[in-house]
Amino acid sequence: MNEELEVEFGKQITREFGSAMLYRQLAVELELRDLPGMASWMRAHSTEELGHADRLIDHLVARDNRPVIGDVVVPSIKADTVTELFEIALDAEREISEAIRGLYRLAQEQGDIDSRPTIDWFVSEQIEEEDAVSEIVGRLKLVNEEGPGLLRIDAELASA
Ligand code: OFO
Repeated sequence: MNEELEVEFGKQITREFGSAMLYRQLAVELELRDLPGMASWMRAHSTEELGHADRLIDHLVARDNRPVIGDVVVPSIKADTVTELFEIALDAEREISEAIRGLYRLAQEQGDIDSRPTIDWFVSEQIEEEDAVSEIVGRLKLVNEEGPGLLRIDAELASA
């Protein structure tokens, strides 16, 4: 892979680490609101994001490229409601999806066939992730964040 693509892969690795930290912070916010099921869902997601970073790192190393982790930026969280916390996750996933599309286009422009399976995996993964978070946002809105509904979703996410 050429240097330009290597640099873009590096940026994506950094974003995945950022995403892991964001989910971890969202878990804290939910723990503080006494919603342990949702917090554990966020924690699990944080771990998944670390796996995404590793998947990209492994791809670069396998091809004798050098992944470089940049500065990880974790945005400060401002949310009044639980729905807003999940909307923050949804916006972050949408940004990641857009970045993956950018990586896809660049790899295609450069005819880098070997990165296709890895990038394709991320394209499918992003569809699933956006769908999962968007469904939670939708359900939170349906119950209007009222006690029984909120606790039910919390219990469901504890075992998700
Ligand atoms: Fe949840 O996103 Fe990584 O890729």
